Amino acid sequence: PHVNYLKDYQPSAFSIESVYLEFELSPLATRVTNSMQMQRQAKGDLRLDGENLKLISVLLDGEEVIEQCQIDEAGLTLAVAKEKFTLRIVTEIEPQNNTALEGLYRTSDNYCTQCEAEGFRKITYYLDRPDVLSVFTTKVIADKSENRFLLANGNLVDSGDLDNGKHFAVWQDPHKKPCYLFALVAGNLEKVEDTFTTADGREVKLEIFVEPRNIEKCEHAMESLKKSMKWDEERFGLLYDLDIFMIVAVDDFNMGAMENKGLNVFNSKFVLAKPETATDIDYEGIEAVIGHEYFHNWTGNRVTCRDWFQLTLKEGLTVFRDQEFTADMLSSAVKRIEDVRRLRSNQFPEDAGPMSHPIQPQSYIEMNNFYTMTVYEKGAEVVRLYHTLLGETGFQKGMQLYFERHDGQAVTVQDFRNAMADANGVNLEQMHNWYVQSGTPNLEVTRNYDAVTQKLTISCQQSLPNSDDFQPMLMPIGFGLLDKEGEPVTLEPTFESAANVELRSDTHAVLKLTQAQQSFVFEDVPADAVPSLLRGFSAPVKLHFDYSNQELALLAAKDEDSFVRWEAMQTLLLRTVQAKVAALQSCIDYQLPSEVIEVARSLLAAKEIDPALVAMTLSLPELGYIGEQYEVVDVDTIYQAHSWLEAELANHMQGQWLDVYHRCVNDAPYQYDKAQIAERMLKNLALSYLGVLSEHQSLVLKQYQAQHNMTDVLAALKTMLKHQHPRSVEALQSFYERWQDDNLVIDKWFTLQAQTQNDHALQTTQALLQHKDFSLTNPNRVRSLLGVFSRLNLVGFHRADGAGYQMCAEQIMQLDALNPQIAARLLGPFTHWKRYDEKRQQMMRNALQQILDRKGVSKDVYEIASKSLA
Ligand code: B3K
Ligand code: ZN
Repeated sequence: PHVNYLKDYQPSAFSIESVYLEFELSPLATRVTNSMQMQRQAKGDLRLDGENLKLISVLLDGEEVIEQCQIDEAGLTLAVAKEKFTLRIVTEIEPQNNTALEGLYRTSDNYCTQCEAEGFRKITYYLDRPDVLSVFTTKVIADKSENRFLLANGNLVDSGDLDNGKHFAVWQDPHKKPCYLFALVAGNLEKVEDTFTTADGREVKLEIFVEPRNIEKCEHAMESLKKSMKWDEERFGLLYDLDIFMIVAVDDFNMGAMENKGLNVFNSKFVLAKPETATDIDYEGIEAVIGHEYFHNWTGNRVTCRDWFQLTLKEGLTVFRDQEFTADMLSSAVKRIEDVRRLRSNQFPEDAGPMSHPIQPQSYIEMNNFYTMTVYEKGAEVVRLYHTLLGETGFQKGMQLYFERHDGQAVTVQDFRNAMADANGVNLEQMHNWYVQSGTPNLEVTRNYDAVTQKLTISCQQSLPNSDDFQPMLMPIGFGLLDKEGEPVTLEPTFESAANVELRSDTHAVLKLTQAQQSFVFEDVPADAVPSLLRGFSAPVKLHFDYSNQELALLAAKDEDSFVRWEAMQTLLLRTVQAKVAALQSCIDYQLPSEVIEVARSLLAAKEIDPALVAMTLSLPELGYIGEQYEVVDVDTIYQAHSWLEAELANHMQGQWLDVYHRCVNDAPYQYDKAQIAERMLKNLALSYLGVLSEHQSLVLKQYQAQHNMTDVLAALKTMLKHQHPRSVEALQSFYERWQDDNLVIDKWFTLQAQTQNDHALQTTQALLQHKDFSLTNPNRVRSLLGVFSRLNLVGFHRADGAGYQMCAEQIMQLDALNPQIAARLLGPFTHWKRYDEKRQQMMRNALQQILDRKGVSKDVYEIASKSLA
């Protein structure tokens, strides 16, 4: 397969001044007429991208030239002598048979499109690249009884009835855009409407389209949209730029959502919610994704990417923006910890595995494979570095200059960096190293205290795994010192260090690490001071520092930074699990250290701390993150040690968990607000510990039976399944019966079972593959069963006999023939084969090889499987 390289980038030889598209929709033969006003920009033949298209005619300034066109499976080549011309191309496509869900496809008898990254070429022949910007007009014609609404980007300029029961609509988008932002939707949907008045007094129509049965579940999405619009005005000074903003929710969608200009298409999971069906996490996800797609209107659409290697330009930046949005809506401390947890459990492993790539990849076979945690989440961390270095004001100055310079353009990550640097009069060239080097940096910190001079030297050393000739990165390190009572120490950097220590307050500083090795010296430091490092997780690195357990306990209880407090407790818990793993492996006894219980107790008793933070601090580190700490992951022992620690904390703190549980129980009607969310989080953590103990089975059952809201129902059910509650089978059955007509809830029903780790996990999952509600053509369903089983059911997936691998491999092969993007995603867990024992390595490699050898393997799957085996 063809490999694309960043270094080969060439501007297009032709531009498209404007394009007029006409769609005559029909499930098996949709006719697309595409008229482009083109202009030559450089020498060469005209080469248009196009895949799986039936070509009907090609008119060059009105003259049929189909015979002169050279067609291959990736496009069309035509020698054109003219400078300026109109090219009119007619093609036919079959949306009904499009199971890849890219291009124009069907979902629940409606039509919808997904074009990013390179789906537009499955609709018509075009210059399918993000740096070709054009003005689009779209006419949609379809049967009226089956397609009440006909939607496309921009403003509706004409509509009306036609013969044979058909009707039409014409949409005009005044903003130039690349074709990946094109969208079309048609079908018998229902809509909810609202309005938003912009800061400059324009009224914008807001419309959310859903299938009629879901019309009651749109309120939260609409609220989220209005909040997003307001927030972007207030925090970034960015206003919406069309008269209408539409969101369509569909059940079949490859990812979360898509930011098409003026017409966002969403996975229904990120639109639909009511308290009975959606959890707090769902509510937060909806608010975040609606925000994310809306924020793309400026960071992505108005200023877009020159080529797909620049993807993090729009994604890293927009994720950063949506993170800040959620932080401002709920709690910035909680949000920061959630994001760090996600990054460490998912992006760090990716960066340590065979698919490791810099946030600006240098090459790809299939672009869709690079919508990764690295490009998105690590990319957002890198944007956050600018924010940390420049502060909010400096960062906003940089954003302003970025828009001043580049509105309406397709640009690079370098352009973004230049705007940040120029607006603040600083040199940020070193930031480049974050974009082109892969792997999670290690940050080793050591201390040296001179009791005579009372000077403390903090020495930092950065490195990249498997790379000796790395370029040091610019790392801001959030820093503070606590005395041995836990009181903050006033920071006094020495004269030599002062240049690289930015004091943000008396007790908080940012150390600017620019070299591979660098020291920072502080004066007047009391003996036994404890450094608080990487406050706010100020850089996406692995920090190594030899804290004693006592020091961790002190930080967990006293540091002013909530991330550090959380991190200290998590490190204590992690060490405990690791010690237990070692003990189990060598069959020796191990007792829970008393300081762990003591800190846990005092944290749980601390009424002044946000209950959400308490809950996060006392949640056990995720299995995936624990596995990350090992060269060879011993799944069963880690799971055993993890369960042991859970049981220990449950037993030792039983009374306190009960108190907390009862303190947090609340009969008030469900609301999505900070206080209620935090209370539920802590209550359900308490429940999960209590659920370990058989004497509290009735409490868990009672919460399930109360059916108060989905957050509580699911928490109870999950605990019941995990600990084989005597009524769990019955509860699962009643849950199914109640919700069998609600796809999103049935996804949860599949997930619940797929994630339960026990001896028959594989059989359970296999049986569910045969369930009448399982289907390989619905991505949400596939993710909720196979995605969850392979990623989260470590015990089942990594069964010693390899049956877990085999089952997944077979499903992936079947899926690859239908939907390559989703099949490629499911390969993730297999790519980490190097982290398991030799027998498992062999079986995982065999599975990958088998998948790779399938006749007709897609390039999506080919790229990931072959790179993992290399
Ligand atoms: N930009 C889209 C993702 C497109 C993925 C294509 N495989 C959604 C988002 O990041 O907002
Ligand atoms: Zn995005």
